[in-house]
Amino acid sequence: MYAWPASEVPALPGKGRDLRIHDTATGASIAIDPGPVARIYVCGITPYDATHLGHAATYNAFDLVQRVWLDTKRQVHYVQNVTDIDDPLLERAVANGDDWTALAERETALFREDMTALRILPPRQYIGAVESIPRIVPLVERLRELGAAYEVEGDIYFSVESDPAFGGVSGLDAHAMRLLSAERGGDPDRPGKKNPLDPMLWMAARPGEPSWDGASLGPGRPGWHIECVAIALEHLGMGFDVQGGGSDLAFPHHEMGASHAQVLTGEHPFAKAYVHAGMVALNGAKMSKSKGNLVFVSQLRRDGVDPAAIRLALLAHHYRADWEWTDGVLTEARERLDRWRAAVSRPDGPPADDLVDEVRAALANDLDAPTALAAVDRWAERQATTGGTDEGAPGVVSRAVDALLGVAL
Ligand code: 5CA
Ligand code: ZN
Repeated sequence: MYAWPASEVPALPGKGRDLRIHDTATGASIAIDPGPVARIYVCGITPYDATHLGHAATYNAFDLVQRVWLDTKRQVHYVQNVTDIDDPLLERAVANGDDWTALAERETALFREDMTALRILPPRQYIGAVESIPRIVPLVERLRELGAAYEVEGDIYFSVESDPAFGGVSGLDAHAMRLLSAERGGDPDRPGKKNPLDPMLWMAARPGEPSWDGASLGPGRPGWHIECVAIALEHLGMGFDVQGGGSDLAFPHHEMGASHAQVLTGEHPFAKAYVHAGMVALNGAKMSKSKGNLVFVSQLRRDGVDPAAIRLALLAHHYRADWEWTDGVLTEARERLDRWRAAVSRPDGPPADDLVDEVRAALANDLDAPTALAAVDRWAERQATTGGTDEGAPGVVSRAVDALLGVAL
């Protein structure tokens, strides 16, 4: 698949700071020490209802990771998938009397437009599940050869017990895992499984559903976790720097993916850090396609909201926090955008060198965007009250806000 166009990232004076970020597996903030090319995989959308503000918040968080790394003069190898075949997509297509491929294409196109408008930098590879099937099938066959997969009525399951490190990503106990598995696409109660948590790797063809050639697996379609593993291993290899997604992906998705990859390669870990963004809620409940309590980026754009204001609304919350979208959040963001634009519209202003370093330090410290915004607020406030005589300072601020926060002033 193709991704979306990159907005230009202005170069800043000096050099950025190295990123420390909260890793779910260790429960601690860790120093990410990428090589000259930092490697990141961020789980992409299931394209049946894009792009709500929860999605936008999560991709905004990982865009900050990319921007911090770019600021340290590294290259970034960023890979993202599109789950363009899965149960919820098919269910939605049937419910709407829609063709599932048309639905997926339409929503993916909308997602690209929204990401472009929000100035979220694109991945280097943007890859669909369907186009990855030829790479998924041999991995499932290999897991079978290794004795890590088995069949239940034609469907192939992964045995979680084949990975000694299973549980190491989420750190949950078996009871909590079982509850989440039932909630998030698993089938813990299906008879014939070795362990209730075992996830599906390959689903045998069902009547009336699309299916693909699975070689020795028979016709069918891939399970969810193996999709991301196949794509990440193909393009990044083992031991990449960050796997990212919302906190609802820590278990089972990232746990299972890590286990698949670790058993397949005999290496550990799949990712050096597992990073999870908090959940955005609306009217007291997590924004989700299944509940339908959604605010869409595209709707706000149609209503004339400046995408830079949407981005500032997301940035006003720490990425790990769970928070609620309200009209007030957007109003505050619009007011902040107006203040910042007024402050950078003059030829001179208060000195900006400290500010650039404050923004860098805040983001390098577990992507603390609210602290970064507060630093820019203080500079804008000084500009509005006492002003300053540093020629070019507003330009420096404007470029820093663009390069590090992705907001065009
Ligand atoms: N296709 C899979 C990942 S391989 C998937 O989870 N798709 S999704 O469309 O359901 O979600 C896409 C991303 O948005 C995931 O990282 C998910 O954790 C995140 N996300 C979904 N809902 C919210 C929300 N309310 N708040 C924050 N992030 C969310
Ligand atoms: Zn994924």
